[in-house]
Amino acid sequence: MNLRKLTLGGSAIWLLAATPSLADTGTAPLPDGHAPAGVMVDHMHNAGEFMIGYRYSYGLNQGDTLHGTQPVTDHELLHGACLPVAMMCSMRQTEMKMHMHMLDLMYAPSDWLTLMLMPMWMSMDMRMDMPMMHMDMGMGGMDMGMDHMDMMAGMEHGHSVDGLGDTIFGGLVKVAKGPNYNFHAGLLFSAPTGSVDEKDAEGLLTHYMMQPGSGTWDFHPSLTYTGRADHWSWGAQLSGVIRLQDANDSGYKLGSVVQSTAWASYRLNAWLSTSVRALHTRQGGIEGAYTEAHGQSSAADFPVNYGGSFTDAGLGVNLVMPSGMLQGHRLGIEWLEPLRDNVNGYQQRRDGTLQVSWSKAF
Ligand SMILES: [Cu+2]
Repeated sequence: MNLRKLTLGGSAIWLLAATPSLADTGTAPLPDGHAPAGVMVDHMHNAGEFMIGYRYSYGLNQGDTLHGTQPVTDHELLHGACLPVAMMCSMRQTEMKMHMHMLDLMYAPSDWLTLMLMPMWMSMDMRMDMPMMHMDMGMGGMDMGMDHMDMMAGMEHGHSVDGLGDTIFGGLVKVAKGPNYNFHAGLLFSAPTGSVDEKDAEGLLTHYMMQPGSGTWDFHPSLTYTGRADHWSWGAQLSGVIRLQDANDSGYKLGSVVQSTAWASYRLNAWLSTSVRALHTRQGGIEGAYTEAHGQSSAADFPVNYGGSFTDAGLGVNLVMPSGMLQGHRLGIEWLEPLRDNVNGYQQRRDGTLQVSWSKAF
């Protein structure tokens, strides 16, 4: 065997085995040093470190509309979902896409405190149609949506909103730390930098879910535990969003959120780990309502059709470059598959969420 072959073979072995002495810090970055991509505020930094990160999240709602956990017919949807003001809805949501782009900045002034700043950009796109049956039911004498009357039955249309979202900031505080575990608390807030008065093509305030911001100052507390042994690591997090104001400038506040998640991950080699995760989210309904002229033609126009409890299972991979020019660059990709939706009122079924996270610490 010549020297060249030996060197190549050595490189391969070196790539595939964890070799903790290679990094500047004395500990090589591990792929599972970060939680699965969809878990935020999952890690702290050592004194003096800072991190630049980018998070992307894509969520899709498609298919049936649910009432509680059960799919409903168009007839039930149109007759039930707009009852607060109208006998019937005239429009049906057929698809909703949400893209979130977030800058993830971290800086640790000391070992017990990591500061975070996370501005975000929201992009939402909804498609709606006017089910045929609506025209069959007849609208004679009803005082609703004359502007919809001249649309062809079944006609689909889309509308979208892009804009700055709320800006999350605050700190992670170390609670306990050992050689193989970390336990920290997150004390973050969000400033209402996102708009809550986006309007549709007709000049009416659009669906609540299409507003890029919450409109209120919010508190985002969290507790995160992570541990590791050998090639395994695991973690659990309890987090929430508490609205600190009774109503935003448009007259309502979003429901509070409580989220619990737990994951396990297995490190295949120095640069790759895989993860499984369970996630449960409870969100309260919207309190209050728009005080200005707003759409009233579909389920998403009414506060009663917001909030619920949602369960997901996640599958993810984390990568890190252990050396070379891209040393320390991290990439996480996770898919969250909805297991159960139990919605307040009438809401379209979730179809899945893609989470991507890139970061580099210095
Ligand atoms: Cu970080």
